[in-house]
Amino acid sequence: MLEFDTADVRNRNSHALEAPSPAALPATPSPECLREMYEVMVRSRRLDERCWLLHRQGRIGFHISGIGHEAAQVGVAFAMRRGYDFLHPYYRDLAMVIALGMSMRDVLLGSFGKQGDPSSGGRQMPNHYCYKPANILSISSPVSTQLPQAAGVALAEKLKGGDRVTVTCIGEGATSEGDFHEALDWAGVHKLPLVVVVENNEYAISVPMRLQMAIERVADRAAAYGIRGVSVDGLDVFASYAAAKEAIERARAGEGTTLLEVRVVRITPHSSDDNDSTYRSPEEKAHVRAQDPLPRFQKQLLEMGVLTPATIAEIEQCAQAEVNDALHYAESAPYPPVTWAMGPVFAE
Ligand SMILES: Cc1ncc(C[n+]2csc(CCOP(=O)(O)OP(=O)(O)O)c2C)c(N)n1
Repeated sequence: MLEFDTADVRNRNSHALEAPSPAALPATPSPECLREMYEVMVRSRRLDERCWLLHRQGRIGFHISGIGHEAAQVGVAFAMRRGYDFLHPYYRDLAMVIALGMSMRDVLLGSFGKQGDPSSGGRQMPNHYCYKPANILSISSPVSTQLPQAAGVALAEKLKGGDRVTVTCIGEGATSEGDFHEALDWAGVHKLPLVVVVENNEYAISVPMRLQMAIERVADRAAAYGIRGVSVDGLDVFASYAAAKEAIERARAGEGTTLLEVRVVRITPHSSDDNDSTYRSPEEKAHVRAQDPLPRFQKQLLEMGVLTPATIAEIEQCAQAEVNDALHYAESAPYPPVTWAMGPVFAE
C-alpha cells in the first residue's frame, strides 16, 4: 500500500506560483518538468472524471470536459511564464488552468457555485475559469468573445512597452464567429504579442468540421490576417510545447501573433447535457478513445525513464486524494449570500 503525503495535497492547494524567466525555458522540457506535466494531466483527468460522476449523481448542475485536450494544454501552459503572461481560456481548459496555478478546490467551488469560487464567486457557469493570481481573465459563454478582449489586453501591453504575452484558447467551431476574424485582423495590423490557440477536436457540439469550414487546417486562416499559422499534433505534449514555446517567444520578441492549431480529440460528449451517440457511431467513439493522449505520454515517459510503475502509482494516488480533499472542501463550503448577486460586477 502506497502512502500519500497530506502535505503534498496542502501544497497543491497553496496557490504558489512561480514565474520562471524566459531564459529558463528549455528547448526540451527537463525530466522534472516532464514529470510535472504528467502530474498535471493526471490531476486534471481525475478531477474531470469525478465531475462527470458528480453530475450524474445530481450533486453539480453542469460539466464540460477537457478530456482528450490535456496534452496540448500542458504543452502550452508550460511554455508560458506562469503568473506573468495572460490567459483568456475557454471552457475546456481544465489542465491549462491547473498548470497555471488553480487548485482543485478552486475549480470545484465553481462547479458547486459556492462562496470563495475565484472565477466568479459562484455567479458564472462552471468551467468558466478566472483566476486573478495567475492572470487568468474572466470569460463569457458566447464562444469567441474572449478573442477581442485578448487582443485588447495584448495591445495594452504593447502600448505600455511590457513583454507579457497574451494567450487565448478557443475551439475550431468558434473560428466561424465574427469576433475571431475581427480580433485576428487587429492582431495582424498591430503585430500584437498574442497567441491564439485553436484546440481543434473536429466537432462544434454535433457539427463536424467539414460543415464548419471548407479548409483542411484551421491554421490556414492565419494568412488572411498576415499572421503566422502553425498546426501541430495536440495529442503530443512535446510537439505542443515546442510550437507554443516558439509562438510565445516570437510574441515576446515583438514578432507578432501566431494562430496555433493543436489537433486534439474530444473523448466525451460536448457537455454533461449532450448525448454524442446521436451523431457519432460506436466505431468512431472507439477510434477517438484509442487516441487518448494520457496513456501515450505515460508510455513515452516510461520509455525515457522519467516515470516508473511506482511513481505512476504514487501520482495516481496523490491525484485521487487531492480530488477527495477538494470535493469535501467545496461541498462543505457555504453558498454566497443572496446580496452577492448584485455586485461587485465592475471594479470601483
Ligand atoms: C455565439 C455562440 N453561439 C452558440 C453557442 C452555443 N455553443 C456553446 S459551445 C458550442 C460549440 C463550440 O464548438 P467549438 O468552438 O469547436 O468548441 P468545442 O466545444 O468543440 O471545444 C456552441 C455552438 C455559444 N455559446 N455562443
